[in-house]
Amino acid sequence: MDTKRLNETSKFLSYVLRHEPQAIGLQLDSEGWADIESLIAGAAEDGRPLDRDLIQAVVSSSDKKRFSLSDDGLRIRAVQGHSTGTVSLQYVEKEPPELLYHGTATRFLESIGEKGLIPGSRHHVHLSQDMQTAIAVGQRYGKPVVLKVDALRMHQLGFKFFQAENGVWLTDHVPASLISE
Ligand code: HQG
Repeated sequence: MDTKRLNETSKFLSYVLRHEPQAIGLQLDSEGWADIESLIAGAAEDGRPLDRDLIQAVVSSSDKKRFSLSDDGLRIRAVQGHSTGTVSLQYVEKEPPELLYHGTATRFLESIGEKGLIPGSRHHVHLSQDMQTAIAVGQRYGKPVVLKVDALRMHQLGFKFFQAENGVWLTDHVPASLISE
């Protein structure tokens, strides 16, 4: 399947499964699941032909394993990154490694120094275990900079950490005092 079509479809699925399901009249349950038949029907009405094979190809080729399918193959969800209010995934709490990374752009540093890391429009602050991912994430917003988060220390102080199915670490807020460059 051609890469351009896979990328475009992946972006579209991120958009409707994380942020704007109502754009195609789709309902997500609180765990983020959408019925695949309804997704295909809603996308078709929006002039965006999708089929099961294309959806399956996007799920299995996603570099960051952004989506998962239900065991019965009837439903799909994004595993993290949501901003829509109807979804509230029940992630399992987990002890984080000593250090986690957050990629951002240099222009945000001043504000991060004041407020710490905040989720923006998403439900959580996203952290990664490897620096390469953090650099790529930061690059999306400008000149990248990788921040180190004292995750284990935070955890010991009582902050909760979660890990999404695809390995991305999530937390509600990182205080500025536990971030270094
Ligand atoms: C910044 C990708 C000012 C934060 C990635 C980031 C990730 C602040 C931006 C996932 C701030 C929010 C999420 C503060 C944080 N003042 N700016 N106090 N605190 N920020 O896109 O983490 O490819 O919502 O540094 O892999 O960039 O989409 O979050 O730059 O896991 O699957 O506010 O998106 O995954 O931006 O990215 P985002 P993110 P996908």
